[in-house]
Amino acid sequence: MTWVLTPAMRRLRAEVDAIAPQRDRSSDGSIGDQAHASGASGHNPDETGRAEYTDSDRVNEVRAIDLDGDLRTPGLTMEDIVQQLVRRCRTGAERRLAYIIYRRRIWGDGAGWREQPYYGANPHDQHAHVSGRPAGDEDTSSYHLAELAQGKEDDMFDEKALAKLNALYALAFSGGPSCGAEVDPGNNDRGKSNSIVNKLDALLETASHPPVAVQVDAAQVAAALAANTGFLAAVAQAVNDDQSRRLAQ
Ligand SMILES: [Ca+2]
Ligand SMILES: [Ca+2]
Ligand SMILES: [Zn+2]
Repeated sequence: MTWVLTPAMRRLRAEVDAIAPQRDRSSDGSIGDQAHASGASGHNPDETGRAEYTDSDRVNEVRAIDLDGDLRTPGLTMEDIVQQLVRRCRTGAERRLAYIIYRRRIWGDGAGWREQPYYGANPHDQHAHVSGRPAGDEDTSSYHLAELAQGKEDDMFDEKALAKLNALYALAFSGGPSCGAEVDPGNNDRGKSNSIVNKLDALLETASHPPVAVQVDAAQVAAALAANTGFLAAVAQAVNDDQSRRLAQ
């Protein structure tokens, strides 16, 4: 009897693939190996193997997957994915999962999705294990992992924008960034997030309190602005988006 991975688990794996297309898959898994076959596991098919859960259909379902922890994606980690899933399980927005194991910790519906130490023989350092419940087998709705990638893109845009702002600053002021007036994201002590608005604030603040006397070269500023209209439009859009997000909160 052939086995199938449940649609719910296929969906989860596809979402991870989508936000980390270059990810390492060498520690991925679905159906159980010999080590799993002897004990009850979500990796064992539920009609022919020792599965954790069985259901009344005749479909030979595997409803647990292993996801390699190496996403090969800057700014995105398996920890991010695990925490996103756990967060949604805690609020009840996500009901398909039974438990998750990653890096010597386990979260499950039995303990209200609280983090607990995991003492199993395999510490799950190389992969995250996600087990599903039969009731969710056919549910292929979103796990909302794309939101993690969205946050990552925002951060990357911020970094690119910051580099551009610094270059513009260097052009605009004859003192240049080497005079110590460079905008440093780590130096922004307002305790706010990495938002472009904070960096613009920091730039304006730095510009209005220069550590050394500077001379604005009007022609250079005009040329720099003219050469960066697309970028400035993007900055304006980012500021507006940021503002909309704050107002919506
Ligand atoms: Ca079944
Ligand atoms: Ca089923
Ligand atoms: Zn596993």
